[in-house]
Amino acid sequence: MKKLVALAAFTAFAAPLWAATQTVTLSVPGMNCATCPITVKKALTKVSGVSKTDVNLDNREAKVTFDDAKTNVEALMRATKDAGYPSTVVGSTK
Ligand SMILES: [Cu+2]
Repeated sequence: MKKLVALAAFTAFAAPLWAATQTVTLSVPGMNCATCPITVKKALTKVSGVSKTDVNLDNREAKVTFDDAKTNVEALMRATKDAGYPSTVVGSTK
């Protein structure tokens, strides 16, 4: 019985890791006018697994929330690059 409780506690603790929603901030220095963020946002939204995209022209950053079972940071960076805006990772939170 004690073992079962421990397992349940572990499962509860590990569940958020399995859900695997991550948020990453990408630096997109190539954005320089009002339409750039729209293009970047479109490109990122098209990536399967992306649930939320917040593009900020002022600090030239794109905050992307995605399911890491479906996509990854490399794919997000490739998407912005393919749209004409190479990006780099600023930071990420799980
Ligand atoms: Cu532009």
